[in-house]
Amino acid sequence: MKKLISFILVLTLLLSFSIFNSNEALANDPINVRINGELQSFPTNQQPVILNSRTMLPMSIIYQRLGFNVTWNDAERKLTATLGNQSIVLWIDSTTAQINGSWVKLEVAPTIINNITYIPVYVVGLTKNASVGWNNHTRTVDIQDFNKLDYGIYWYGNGNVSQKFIAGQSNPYYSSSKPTVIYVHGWQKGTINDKFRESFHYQYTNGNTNVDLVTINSWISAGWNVGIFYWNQFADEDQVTDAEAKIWTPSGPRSMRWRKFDGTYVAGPAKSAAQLFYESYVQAMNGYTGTNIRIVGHSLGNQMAVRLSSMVNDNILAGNLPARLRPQRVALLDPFWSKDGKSYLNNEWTGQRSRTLVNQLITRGVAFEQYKSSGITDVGVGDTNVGMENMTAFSRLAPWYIPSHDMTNKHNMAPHWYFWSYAFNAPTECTVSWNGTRTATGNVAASAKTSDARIREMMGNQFEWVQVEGRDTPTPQDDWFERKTR
Ligand SMILES: [Ca+2]
Repeated sequence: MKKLISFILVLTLLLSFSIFNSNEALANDPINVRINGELQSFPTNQQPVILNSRTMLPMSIIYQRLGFNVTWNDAERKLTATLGNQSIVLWIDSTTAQINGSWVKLEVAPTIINNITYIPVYVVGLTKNASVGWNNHTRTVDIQDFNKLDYGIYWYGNGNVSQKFIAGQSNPYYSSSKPTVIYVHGWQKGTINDKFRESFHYQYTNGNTNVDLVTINSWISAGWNVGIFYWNQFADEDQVTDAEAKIWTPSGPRSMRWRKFDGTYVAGPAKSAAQLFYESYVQAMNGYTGTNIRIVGHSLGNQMAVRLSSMVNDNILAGNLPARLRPQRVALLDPFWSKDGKSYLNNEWTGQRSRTLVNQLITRGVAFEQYKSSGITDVGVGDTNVGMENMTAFSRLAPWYIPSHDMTNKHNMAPHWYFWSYAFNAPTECTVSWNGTRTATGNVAASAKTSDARIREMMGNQFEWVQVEGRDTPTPQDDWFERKTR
């Protein structure tokens, strides 16, 4: 069984990386390698190369930078890389390898070029701690090492590729004059062990429903900077309330700590996750000349979005930041708050404190929209936070294409729906008569495409909007919303 899994894994990786066979990879074009966003440099005799249309990396140096100890057995022409309980054994010019005790077949054998051992890129992804991707636009091998802490803003380009913001370095996916949207994810329980990070790739399959698309291409075409703030290693806690506390304080129940691929935690840094978001934001947006910033938070990430916006606002009012860094609009996507008073908030609930901050931001003209796609805050430790529904432009999504029991996918569809909705006209607003007749009001309901002015008009507690058409399809294109008196 283990061998079969390994074989399937290798096969999957081979299929994923068939791009490496692409003719676009010309032998004399340089290949970049980034580990956790940091551009890697290599000695001149150990540069990444393309061999038989395949990208090859210098093995020892790559494994060492991923924390492995590498040894060479001359008699057997065998390389062994070890890290904790991981072992990767490769033989030169042999397509048979031993990975963590299981035999696997490699499509391309490790080979020696100018006395240096090279391996195909996908072999790096066979480690437990590192995932690997390819950005054909910047010709970059992107390696994510979940054994090291990595948080910050990654700017995205067409096709779900990204490059991390690093101070002082140019980024092909960011321009200081463009409208800017930054997405922040929520609780990430167990995802580090899966080497998983959220992105704008929406994949969902159920019966005849198949979704497999990148949701941000319309934003990129319209000239937006699109970023994700990753705090996933902090947000990987077994209890949602432990991850939630980190948003507000570095000295909550678990203090600040981040998770490694093997499930263990490392303490620090002594700053809240929102503080880290704020610092990344201020650095990444330093010199921003645009006039349009939107922050989008999903699930627990809604509290990150609200607290960031509040900290930016406070620092603008204190004269520390230019006013143009204040977000124009904040979107709360299937937001989560937990019940009960928190000692780190003077016994206020997180939803209660969030409402106070949102109120302050509304007086500064910030538009707030909220979308509910699941009942995830209505059960267990969740706080429905009706007060927040009353303050925002509040819409109820009805993703009936997802079975009613599948609350996880209903919860997770919200950011995909939101980003995807920018590709279409704002949804139709309608009224529904006593006999079910739907009549368009001539106005629009809320989506990412709806104007800031219309979102402001929809705020307050007079109405809410309930999806009544397009419920059986994933696309936002056919969605209608009934305007209902609250
Ligand atoms: Ca639909």
